[in-house]
Amino acid sequence: MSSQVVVGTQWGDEGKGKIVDVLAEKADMIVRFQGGDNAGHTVIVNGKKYVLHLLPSGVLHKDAVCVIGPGVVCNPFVLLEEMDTLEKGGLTCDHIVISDRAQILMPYHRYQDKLEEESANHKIGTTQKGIGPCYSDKYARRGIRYHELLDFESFKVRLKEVLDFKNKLFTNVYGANPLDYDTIVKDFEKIYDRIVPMIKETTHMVNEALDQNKNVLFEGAQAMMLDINYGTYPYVTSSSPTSAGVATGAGVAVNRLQTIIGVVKAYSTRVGEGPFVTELLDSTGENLRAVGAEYGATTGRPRRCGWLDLLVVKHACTMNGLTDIVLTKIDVLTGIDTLKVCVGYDVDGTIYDYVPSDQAVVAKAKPVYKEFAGWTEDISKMTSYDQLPQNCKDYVSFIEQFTGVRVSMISVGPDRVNNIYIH
Ligand code: 2SA
Ligand code: GDP
Ligand code: MG
Repeated sequence: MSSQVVVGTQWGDEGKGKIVDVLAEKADMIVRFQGGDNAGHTVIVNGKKYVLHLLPSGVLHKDAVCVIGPGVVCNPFVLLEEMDTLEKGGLTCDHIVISDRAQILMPYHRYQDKLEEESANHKIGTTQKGIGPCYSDKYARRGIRYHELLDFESFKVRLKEVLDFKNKLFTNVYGANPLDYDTIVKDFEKIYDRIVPMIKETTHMVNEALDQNKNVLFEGAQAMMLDINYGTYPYVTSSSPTSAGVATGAGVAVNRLQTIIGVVKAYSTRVGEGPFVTELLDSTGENLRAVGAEYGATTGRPRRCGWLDLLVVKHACTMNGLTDIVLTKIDVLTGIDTLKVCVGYDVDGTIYDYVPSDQAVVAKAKPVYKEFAGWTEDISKMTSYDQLPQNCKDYVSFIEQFTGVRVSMISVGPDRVNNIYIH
């Protein structure tokens, strides 16, 4: 059995898509276990860019089975559009399965997300893909799962029930227009024949693959600080993007997870609202955004940028039980004279060495920094650790020392081939 988990350790967009694509070369199966099309995972192969939202980032390797797991909230219309785009580019999509337990993300979920964001006093800055409303319905036991599509007549009855309830919310609470039942049914009729053959019982399939010693890769979307329980609540997404989420979201027992890889971006970014202790609202932050091309892969929103926050990364090491760190985008730091890394939070004179739970406390925190001298050499074509400038090695070593987790790979550019393997 070989299982590998890839998760984000910060606020997402660490480069998980790239890393999953690299690891997927040896995978027999790649499994998404949470989130939905809020994800934007970029893979670059020979200069060609693919941005994946629902499909696992291993989809470019046609021999691996790609599973959209039970914990995912899957918009079937977006999924098919994504498959169409790949197929137009000459790729095959016949190796994709959707768990029969996955939730169907409905047109009314997106509509509700938009209405909620527009009317909220404290906006979350969601991607407006309907993720929160779909998970809320799941936990309120009102959600519609993929196996229900298999009997289309009873699916229509369920849709009617839920839509009637939602339309009361839309009209009475938000003063908005209701959604039309017949239009939604017609839209589902159009995609029915393509979607239904992809619906499978995947939990048994994944566990059987592990029993047969196949290589199974679990792909996290979003990241630690967007975790519904341990992130910067309420400025989080509505799922568990941690290794614990694999157990519940893919149906695989915790003791079957072997290698747990946390992807750490060499600096921090965040898209959406919420506290961000190391945020740089100056030209250094603007420079990171420009050099790192820090714009939302799904929405195109500019990402907020700041120095690396090691309290956040340490939190991710503990919560996920990381066995390895993959460090990405360190090439973006080239040319900066002095680099800063946050090693503590100062809240009114009290120094925290862990991330406090209350966002009102985090909002007051001042970063305690350790400084490092930068480097000017172009590292983006380097292929071995020995070639890296000493100052860059010192930066990497400090991350290992602070977190107690080894850095086993360094990504020095966006392409599949721009990597340094350390161990
Ligand atoms: P949601 O839509 O309910 O999950 O939003 C809740 C919060 O989670 C954040 N979130 C993300 N943060 C970073 N990247 C994400 N994916 C896209 C990307 C985002 C984009 O890859 O760039 O294109 O804007 C992602 N998805 C959700 C979100 O910003 C809210 O703070
Ligand atoms: P994900 O959501 O974690 O998969 O990350 P995104 O794809 O949203 O954002 C990461 C961005 O950084 C993408 O544009 C990648 O192509 C790019 N990227 C990934 N690794 C590296 C790297 O090591 N260096 C540079 N310069 N860019 C990278
Ligand atoms: Mg992303």
